Amino acid sequence: MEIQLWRSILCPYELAVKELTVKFEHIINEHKQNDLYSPIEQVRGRVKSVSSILEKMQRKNIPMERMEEEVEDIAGVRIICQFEEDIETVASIIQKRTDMVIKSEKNYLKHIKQSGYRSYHLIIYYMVETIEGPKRIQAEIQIRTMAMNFWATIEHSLQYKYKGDMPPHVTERLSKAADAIISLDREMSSVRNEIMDAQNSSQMQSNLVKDILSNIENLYKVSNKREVMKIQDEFLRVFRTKDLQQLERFHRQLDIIAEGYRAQAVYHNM
Ligand code: 0O2
Repeated sequence: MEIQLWRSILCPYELAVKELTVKFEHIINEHKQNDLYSPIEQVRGRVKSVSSILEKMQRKNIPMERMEEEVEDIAGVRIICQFEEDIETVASIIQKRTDMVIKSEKNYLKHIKQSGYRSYHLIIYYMVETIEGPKRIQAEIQIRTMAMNFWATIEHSLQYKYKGDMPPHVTERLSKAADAIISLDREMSSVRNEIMDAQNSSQMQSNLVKDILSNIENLYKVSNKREVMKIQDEFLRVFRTKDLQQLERFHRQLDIIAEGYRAQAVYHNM
């Protein structure tokens, strides 16, 4: 196939990877903006390289004209979660979406691969708009924890190095490492609530500080400078206490002050 043809075949897949990545990143942002714990920690996407596509087609005996149907992971998105429990949450978010239609699912968490590989895979149909009109493509979404990802990345590199002929002592080490990853994920899950609480508090504090600073900035425009300096000093004092409740109280008080100024401005403009 000509290089130019490869480029035009892969172009809609590039678009799909970009769009899907943005959509999943948006889910993270929406959770953060609402002071909620995000089940997605990180999103990565890639279009499979031509050499990997050709290698897969050769390995699976796929003819050129069946490539787009049978190589399901030309577009690939990897979603990294902090905890094993989050994987199910993310899978159900995807299942409920109207812009991603699920073709198949593989649960390598329940059915761990011989290699020790664990991950949750979804093959979806996804519509992209091209200059030739809409095109339905397939994309693979892999959902796994950070620990699972660490193992899979190392194992993938070793598979590449040994080209499918891994020495038994390396296989054995990887298998032991896979067991250690299972224990690590379990251990982390057992302190999940505490970690989530800590992360939620930190996100709440960051949102509160952002709101407070924006309020103070607005007050600068409408109120007496010395008054605002006093408010700013008070904010710094409350911030240093590291007490979220005090910060929330200060935020509410500042809202009332800002509301007062808004009411005054409306009155003067009447
Ligand atoms: P890439 O893009 O280099 O990661 P197959 O692809 O033939 O192995 P199948 O049925 O097409 O199998 O899909 P499957 O088993 O769901 O695997 C698809 C992808 O999952 C692989 O893509 C890997 O990314 C990942 N994967 C599956 N098994 C393993 C494993 O044992 N170790 C690691 N590290 N990753 C695995 P590709 O095609 O390898 O390409």
